[in-house]
Amino acid sequence: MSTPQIVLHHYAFSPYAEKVRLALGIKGLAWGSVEVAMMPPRPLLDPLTGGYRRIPVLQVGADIYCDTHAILPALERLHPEPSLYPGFAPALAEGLTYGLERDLWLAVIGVTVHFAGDLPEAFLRDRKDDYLYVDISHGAMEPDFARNAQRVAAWTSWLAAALSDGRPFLGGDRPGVADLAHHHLLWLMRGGGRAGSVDRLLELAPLLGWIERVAALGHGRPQAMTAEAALEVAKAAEPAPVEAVNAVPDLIAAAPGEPVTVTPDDFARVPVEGRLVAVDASRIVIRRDDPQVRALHLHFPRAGFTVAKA
Ligand SMILES: N[C@@H](CCC(=O)N[C@@H](CS)C(=O)NCC(=O)O)C(=O)O
Repeated sequence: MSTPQIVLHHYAFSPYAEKVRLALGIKGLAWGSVEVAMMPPRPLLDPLTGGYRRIPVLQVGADIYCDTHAILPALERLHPEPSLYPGFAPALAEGLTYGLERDLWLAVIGVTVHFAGDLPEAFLRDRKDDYLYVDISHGAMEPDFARNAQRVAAWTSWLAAALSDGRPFLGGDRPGVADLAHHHLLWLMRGGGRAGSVDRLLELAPLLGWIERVAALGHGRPQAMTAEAALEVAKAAEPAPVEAVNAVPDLIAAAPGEPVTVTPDDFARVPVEGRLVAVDASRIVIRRDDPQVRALHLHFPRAGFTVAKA
């Protein structure tokens, strides 16, 4: 079997990874599946990401896409059909789902933890110190449960109203990013045997048909791959050419070629260093020269990341 062009670095329980796995399902793609640990250290991923610590990460040769809002547009550019954006302008769909995920993420975790109980100590410490900067233990989240549950229920009621005209997917007849970004939040809450309790709390009965339809999109054709093999793929490849440009010099005072850091502005605020290649309306590209894997381009969405001169 030949090595797939597209490689996803992910772990089974990651909801954001599930969003991408379903996108690969919509497109029916073959992909290399590299399983990573649920928390750092991830020594075989770091050479590719320069320390960006969130999951999932998509690799296409020596191009590394960090964040689902860079990953989905990249899949769309590489394999335009079937589109991930039916019924929506791509930028609108990305913008709306970005806002939705940010607004609901901690509330969704609060509802999940309410039913899941306490997670392992080391996991809780990692999430508090290095990812969310919030204590997500059952004891710490529980006082906010009513507030979190109401926020989430208001959103699921909206979703039920949106689907009440009988449309199979949010954008109409075909599935797309709007479905994926709503579904993965429900997927987290309803996983691990919690579906019955969560469905009752949030009155999800009207959504169950849609939830099943989205899950049935599947994950395309994953092929297990080792992290070492993924590093070899990067080493053997050159990054795809990108036009060097800074389209927003008043906002980001760095010219292409200059050293910069790119840092998430919400969670896991680890700066990644490299040389600016391009920043335009929707994306940031930097180049890293790694002693192990040579030249790489790292791609980030504009929204949610801050660029600074290194
Ligand atoms: N905005 C990011 C969020 C990604 C994210 O928060 N992923 C979670 C897993 S679902 C994560 O990285 N958790 C910490 C970790 O796995 O180290 C995206 O769209 O990719």
